[in-house]
Amino acid sequence: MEVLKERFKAKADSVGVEIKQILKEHGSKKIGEVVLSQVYQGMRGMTGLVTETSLLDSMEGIRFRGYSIPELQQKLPKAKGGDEPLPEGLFYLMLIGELPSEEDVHLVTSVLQRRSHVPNHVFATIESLPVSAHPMTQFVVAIMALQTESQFARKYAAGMNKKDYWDACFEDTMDLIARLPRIAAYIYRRKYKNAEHIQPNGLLDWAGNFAHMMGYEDERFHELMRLYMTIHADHEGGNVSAHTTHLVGSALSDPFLSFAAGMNGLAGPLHGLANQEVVKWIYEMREELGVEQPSKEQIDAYVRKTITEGKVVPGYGHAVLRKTDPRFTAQMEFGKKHMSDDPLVNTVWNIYEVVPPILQSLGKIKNPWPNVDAHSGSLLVHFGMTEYDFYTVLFGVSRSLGVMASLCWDRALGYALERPKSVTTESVKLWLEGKHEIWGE
Ligand code: CMX
Repeated sequence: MEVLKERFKAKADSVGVEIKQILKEHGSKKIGEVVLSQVYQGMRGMTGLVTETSLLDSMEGIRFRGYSIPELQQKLPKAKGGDEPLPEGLFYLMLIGELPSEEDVHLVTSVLQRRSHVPNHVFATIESLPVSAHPMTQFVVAIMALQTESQFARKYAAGMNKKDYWDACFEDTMDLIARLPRIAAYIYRRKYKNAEHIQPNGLLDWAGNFAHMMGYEDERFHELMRLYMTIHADHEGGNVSAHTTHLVGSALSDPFLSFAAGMNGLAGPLHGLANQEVVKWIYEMREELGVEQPSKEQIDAYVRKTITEGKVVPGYGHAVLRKTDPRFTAQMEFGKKHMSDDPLVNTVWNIYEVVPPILQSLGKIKNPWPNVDAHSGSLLVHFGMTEYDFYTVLFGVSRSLGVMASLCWDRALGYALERPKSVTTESVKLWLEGKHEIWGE
């Protein structure tokens, strides 16, 4: 543990010095232009955050510390006999900024194993909710219950020097990431498997153990979890879950409170919940048509109906991407390798052929291509995980790796309370009439 922490601190100190120098020399340099439509329309394309862990290119997709998904699949250490990267390795890469060795990944796995004990009151809190509660509600409530364990909150209350924020944040980060699989698996078994819980297997890696605790022993499912936990981990800083975690953390709310806030954002259907919506939408289409594998013509008609009813086609479009999401492609490759005959997976591939031209023809959609959520559910269904309202919890467990590594960087670099300026339409009108020069504080 100390090794990881020391490496992180050394990296953060040197980046901190670089940032100071950059700001000293270039602090007043303009980084872009903000136009009124951006202020009204979700701040698209407005640069306003620093997130060290990953960077999204609209055409190429995500790069984690400079590495694309295919590069990660090649360069990150794998489980014995496996092909997919171990997500612990990606966490190391995002946190430290360098590719890990096998030994480094081993270290992360063992630290997470050692810290994975979930206190009983967390399970009792989950049990206090009706079993019908959405899994994301149970997940967020459990994270809030775990907040009693926050070292950051305890140390802050006792009077913590601001130089030590990063240390307490790091400790909470490792505890949180270590415990999430147990919590998520508990919710899964409670809701769908008659509360027949499965004890952790301390010999397995983080994702493999998660699969095991949910009740999936097929090694291909363990591989899927390793891939899933890797590709969903981070998508630069402006997406709702990452931005919310960062924003709430900037008030020095402890890492548990910050992450829970981010997970509330992930639970929105335009963000992470889209993964459940995709499978739900396909199931509804199949039921309406009375067929297991709808033809492309049938899909075409159903997509047009969805749009006419004023709904979005889940899994398609993106606020930043303008091409097929490489996270979709990585899952498609997994499908081709392990389950090319699966009817649901084939339906997803047929939808991929049908939807983009229809969305494009509407003339208003900036990106008609599939995002990560268009594919993930079909791979899970193949292995028998049909309970689609659980899928966003899987996304959330993975997302902890990126947003918590980023939160450590936020505290280590001493980033400020986030507080952008807002305007009223009345003030905008005065500004347009030249009666209000500029606002600001
Ligand atoms: N189906 C139908 N209409 C869509 C659409 C889709 N998949 N994607 C965008 N549009 C519509 C928008 O609703 C908007 O319509 P109005 O002008 O009538 O309001 C118009 O096209 C323009 O939108 P845009 O600028 O292309 O997209 P945004 O940046 O505003 O929104 C996103 C991005 C992801 C919210 C949107 O594409 C969407 O709702 N997709 C479906 C939900 C989804 O898959 N979300 C998951 C994203 C990935 C993730 O975070 O997990």
